[in-house]
Amino acid sequence: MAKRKLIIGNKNYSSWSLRGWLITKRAGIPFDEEVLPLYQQGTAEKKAVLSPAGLVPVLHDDGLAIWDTLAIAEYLHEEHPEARLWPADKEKRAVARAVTSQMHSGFLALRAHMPMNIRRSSPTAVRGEGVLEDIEKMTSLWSLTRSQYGEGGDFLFGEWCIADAFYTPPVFRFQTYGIALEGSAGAYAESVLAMPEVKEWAAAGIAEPWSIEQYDL
Ligand SMILES: N[C@@H](CCC(=O)N[C@@H](CS)C(=O)NCC(=O)O)C(=O)O
Repeated sequence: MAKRKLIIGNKNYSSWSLRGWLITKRAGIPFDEEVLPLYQQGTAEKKAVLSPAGLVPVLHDDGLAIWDTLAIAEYLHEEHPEARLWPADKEKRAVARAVTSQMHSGFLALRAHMPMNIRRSSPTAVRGEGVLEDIEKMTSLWSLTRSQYGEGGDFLFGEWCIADAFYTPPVFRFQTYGIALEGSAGAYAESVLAMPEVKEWAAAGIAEPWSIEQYDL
Protein backbone atom coordinates (compact mmCIF):
# COMPACT_ATOMS: atom_id res chain seq x y z
CA MET A 1 0.00 0.00 0.00
CA ALA A 2 1.36 3.44 -0.96
CA LYS A 3 1.73 5.99 1.85
CA ARG A 4 -0.01 8.53 -0.32
CA LYS A 5 -3.70 8.42 -1.19
CA LEU A 6 -5.81 10.69 -3.35
CA ILE A 7 -9.54 10.83 -2.82
CA ILE A 8 -11.36 11.84 -5.96
CA GLY A 9 -14.86 12.09 -7.40
CA ASN A 10 -16.22 10.34 -10.49
CA LYS A 11 -13.68 10.35 -13.29
CA ASN A 12 -16.36 11.08 -15.88
CA TYR A 13 -17.56 14.24 -14.15
CA SER A 14 -15.14 15.56 -11.56
CA SER A 15 -12.97 18.19 -13.18
CA TRP A 16 -11.11 19.15 -9.99
CA SER A 17 -10.35 15.50 -9.31
CA LEU A 18 -8.87 15.17 -12.80
CA ARG A 19 -6.57 18.12 -12.16
CA GLY A 20 -5.42 16.82 -8.78
CA TRP A 21 -4.92 13.30 -10.12
CA LEU A 22 -2.84 14.44 -13.10
CA ILE A 23 -0.55 16.50 -10.89
CA THR A 24 -0.17 13.65 -8.39
CA LYS A 25 0.63 11.24 -11.25
CA ARG A 26 3.21 13.59 -12.70
CA ALA A 27 4.85 13.96 -9.27
CA GLY A 28 6.06 10.44 -10.03
CA ILE A 29 5.48 8.74 -6.64
CA PRO A 30 3.07 5.78 -6.34
CA PHE A 31 -0.24 6.57 -4.69
CA ASP A 32 -3.51 4.82 -3.95
CA GLU A 33 -6.73 6.35 -5.17
CA GLU A 34 -10.25 6.15 -3.85
CA VAL A 35 -13.21 7.20 -5.94
CA LEU A 36 -16.06 8.71 -3.96
CA PRO A 37 -19.01 8.76 -6.37
CA LEU A 38 -20.62 12.19 -6.11
CA TYR A 39 -24.33 12.82 -5.47
CA GLN A 40 -25.04 9.24 -4.33
CA GLN A 41 -26.74 8.30 -1.12
CA GLY A 42 -24.32 8.79 1.76
CA THR A 43 -21.78 10.79 -0.27
CA ALA A 44 -22.50 14.06 1.53
CA GLU A 45 -21.77 12.47 4.91
CA LYS A 46 -18.55 10.90 3.60
CA LYS A 47 -17.41 14.18 2.04
CA ALA A 48 -18.10 16.13 5.21
CA VAL A 49 -15.43 14.17 7.08
CA LEU A 50 -12.85 14.48 4.32
CA SER A 51 -11.81 18.06 4.92
CA PRO A 52 -13.30 21.36 6.12
CA ALA A 53 -14.27 22.07 2.50
CA GLY A 54 -16.09 18.77 2.08
CA LEU A 55 -14.96 18.67 -1.55
CA VAL A 56 -12.73 16.44 -3.65
CA PRO A 57 -9.89 16.02 -4.39
CA VAL A 58 -8.14 15.51 -1.06
CA LEU A 59 -4.56 14.25 -0.87
CA HIS A 60 -3.54 12.22 2.17
CA ASP A 61 0.21 12.07 2.63
CA ASP A 62 1.67 10.38 5.67
CA GLY A 63 -1.06 11.56 8.03
CA LEU A 64 -1.47 14.99 6.44
CA ALA A 65 -4.71 15.82 4.59
CA ILE A 66 -4.45 18.52 1.91
CA TRP A 67 -7.57 19.76 0.19
CA ASP A 68 -8.05 22.18 -2.69
CA THR A 69 -6.31 21.43 -5.97
CA LEU A 70 -4.04 24.47 -5.94
CA ALA A 71 -2.79 23.62 -2.45
CA ILE A 72 -2.20 20.00 -3.53
CA ALA A 73 -0.26 21.27 -6.56
CA GLU A 74 1.97 23.56 -4.50
CA TYR A 75 2.57 20.84 -1.89
CA LEU A 76 3.65 18.32 -4.52
CA HIS A 77 5.84 20.93 -6.21
CA GLU A 78 7.64 21.53 -2.91
CA GLU A 79 7.95 17.80 -2.17
CA HIS A 80 9.16 16.86 -5.65
CA PRO A 81 11.20 19.64 -7.27
CA GLU A 82 12.72 16.98 -9.55
CA ALA A 83 9.29 16.43 -11.15
CA ARG A 84 9.35 20.02 -12.51
CA LEU A 85 5.64 20.53 -11.89
CA TRP A 86 6.18 24.27 -12.42
CA PRO A 87 8.53 25.66 -15.10
CA ALA A 88 12.15 26.07 -13.99
CA ASP A 89 12.38 29.58 -15.44
CA LYS A 90 11.26 32.26 -12.96
CA GLU A 91 9.33 34.38 -15.46
CA LYS A 92 7.56 31.38 -16.99
CA ARG A 93 6.77 30.08 -13.52
CA ALA A 94 5.21 33.38 -12.46
CA VAL A 95 3.02 33.54 -15.57
CA ALA A 96 2.13 29.84 -15.26
CA ARG A 97 0.93 30.51 -11.72
CA ALA A 98 -1.16 33.45 -12.93
CA VAL A 99 -2.70 31.40 -15.73
CA THR A 100 -3.42 28.56 -13.28
CA SER A 101 -5.00 30.91 -10.73
CA GLN A 102 -7.17 32.35 -13.49
CA MET A 103 -8.65 28.87 -14.04
CA HIS A 104 -8.95 28.25 -10.31
CA SER A 105 -10.98 31.39 -9.69
CA GLY A 106 -12.44 32.28 -13.07
CA PHE A 107 -14.21 31.13 -16.25
CA LEU A 108 -17.33 30.81 -14.14
CA ALA A 109 -19.84 30.76 -17.01
CA LEU A 110 -17.99 27.99 -18.80
CA ARG A 111 -17.75 25.98 -15.58
CA ALA A 112 -21.40 26.45 -14.73
CA HIS A 113 -22.92 25.82 -18.15
CA MET A 114 -20.54 23.25 -19.61
CA PRO A 115 -19.97 20.66 -16.87
CA MET A 116 -17.32 18.08 -17.61
CA ASN A 117 -18.92 14.89 -18.91
CA ILE A 118 -16.31 12.94 -20.82
CA ARG A 119 -18.52 10.19 -22.24
CA ARG A 120 -21.26 12.53 -23.41
CA SER A 121 -21.60 14.26 -26.78
CA SER A 122 -23.91 17.30 -26.65
CA PRO A 123 -22.97 19.58 -29.54
CA THR A 124 -26.43 21.15 -29.62
CA ALA A 125 -26.66 21.99 -25.91
CA VAL A 126 -27.77 25.59 -25.37
CA ARG A 127 -24.84 27.86 -24.49
CA GLY A 128 -25.50 29.75 -21.28
CA GLU A 129 -24.84 33.45 -20.83
CA GLY A 130 -21.16 34.36 -20.88
CA VAL A 131 -20.00 30.98 -22.20
CA LEU A 132 -18.86 32.20 -25.62
CA GLU A 133 -16.91 35.04 -23.99
CA ASP A 134 -15.20 32.53 -21.67
CA ILE A 135 -14.32 30.23 -24.58
CA GLU A 136 -12.83 33.16 -26.49
CA LYS A 137 -10.88 34.34 -23.44
CA MET A 138 -9.55 30.86 -22.69
CA THR A 139 -8.51 29.94 -26.21
CA SER A 140 -6.81 33.35 -26.61
CA LEU A 141 -4.93 32.65 -23.39
CA TRP A 142 -3.77 29.28 -24.73
CA SER A 143 -2.61 30.89 -27.98
CA LEU A 144 -0.79 33.62 -26.09
CA THR A 145 1.08 31.26 -23.78
CA ARG A 146 1.90 28.90 -26.65
CA SER A 147 3.38 31.72 -28.73
CA GLN A 148 5.19 33.55 -25.90
CA TYR A 149 6.25 30.73 -23.58
CA GLY A 150 5.60 27.46 -25.42
CA GLU A 151 9.04 26.88 -26.92
CA GLY A 152 10.56 23.47 -26.19
CA GLY A 153 7.34 21.45 -25.97
CA ASP A 154 3.69 21.13 -26.95
CA PHE A 155 2.16 22.54 -23.79
CA LEU A 156 1.25 26.02 -22.54
CA PHE A 157 4.74 26.66 -21.17
CA GLY A 158 6.60 24.22 -23.42
CA GLU A 159 7.08 21.24 -21.13
CA TRP A 160 3.96 20.01 -19.31
CA CYS A 161 3.30 21.80 -16.01
CA ILE A 162 0.54 22.35 -13.43
CA ALA A 163 -1.13 24.93 -15.69
CA ASP A 164 -1.81 22.16 -18.22
CA ALA A 165 -3.50 20.03 -15.57
CA PHE A 166 -5.79 22.96 -14.81
CA TYR A 167 -6.81 23.36 -18.45
CA THR A 168 -7.33 19.65 -19.20
CA PRO A 169 -11.02 19.58 -18.12
CA PRO A 170 -11.90 22.41 -20.54
CA VAL A 171 -10.35 20.37 -23.35
CA PHE A 172 -12.84 17.59 -22.54
CA ARG A 173 -15.65 20.14 -22.24
CA PHE A 174 -14.91 21.54 -25.70
CA GLN A 175 -15.00 18.00 -27.06
CA THR A 176 -18.32 17.16 -25.35
CA TYR A 177 -20.06 20.37 -26.40
CA GLY A 178 -18.69 20.38 -29.96
CA ILE A 179 -16.60 23.54 -29.70
CA ALA A 180 -14.28 23.52 -32.73
CA LEU A 181 -10.82 24.81 -31.89
CA GLU A 182 -8.52 26.20 -34.53
CA GLY A 183 -4.84 27.04 -34.86
CA SER A 184 -2.59 26.80 -31.85
CA ALA A 185 -5.50 26.32 -29.42
CA GLY A 186 -6.67 23.28 -31.43
CA ALA A 187 -3.13 21.87 -31.59
CA TYR A 188 -2.80 22.38 -27.85
CA ALA A 189 -6.03 20.49 -27.16
CA GLU A 190 -4.76 17.59 -29.29
CA SER A 191 -1.50 17.46 -27.32
CA VAL A 192 -3.46 17.27 -24.07
CA LEU A 193 -5.74 14.48 -25.34
CA ALA A 194 -2.72 12.50 -26.59
CA MET A 195 -1.17 12.25 -23.12
CA PRO A 196 -1.21 8.62 -21.84
CA GLU A 197 -2.40 9.77 -18.40
CA VAL A 198 -5.29 11.72 -19.93
CA LYS A 199 -6.28 8.70 -22.04
CA GLU A 200 -6.12 6.48 -18.95
CA TRP A 201 -8.40 8.83 -16.98
CA ALA A 202 -10.90 9.16 -19.84
CA ALA A 203 -11.14 5.38 -20.37
CA ALA A 204 -11.80 4.87 -16.66
CA GLY A 205 -14.40 7.66 -16.63
CA ILE A 206 -16.25 6.23 -19.63
CA ALA A 207 -16.38 2.81 -17.95
CA GLU A 208 -17.81 4.08 -14.64
CA PRO A 209 -21.24 2.76 -13.67
CA TRP A 210 -22.60 5.98 -12.11
CA SER A 211 -24.44 8.80 -13.82
CA ILE A 212 -25.35 12.21 -12.45
CA GLU A 213 -28.64 13.36 -13.91
CA GLN A 214 -28.09 17.11 -13.67
CA TYR A 215 -24.83 16.85 -15.63
CA ASP A 216 -26.23 14.63 -18.39
CA LEU A 217 -27.60 17.58 -20.34
N1 LIG B 1 -11.63 24.80 -5.12
C1 LIG B 1 -11.74 23.35 -5.05
C2 LIG B 1 -12.95 22.90 -5.82
C3 LIG B 1 -13.29 21.44 -5.56
C4 LIG B 1 -14.66 21.04 -6.06
O1 LIG B 1 -15.53 21.90 -6.34
N2 LIG B 1 -14.88 19.72 -6.19
C5 LIG B 1 -16.16 19.20 -6.64
C6 LIG B 1 -15.96 18.06 -7.62
S1 LIG B 1 -15.30 18.58 -9.17
C7 LIG B 1 -16.92 18.61 -5.49
O2 LIG B 1 -16.35 18.08 -4.55
N3 LIG B 1 -18.25 18.65 -5.62
C8 LIG B 1 -19.13 18.05 -4.69
C9 LIG B 1 -20.04 19.01 -4.03
O3 LIG B 1 -20.04 20.21 -4.38
O4 LIG B 1 -20.79 18.57 -3.15
C10 LIG B 1 -10.44 22.72 -5.56
O5 LIG B 1 -9.66 23.46 -6.16
O6 LIG B 1 -10.17 21.55 -5.32
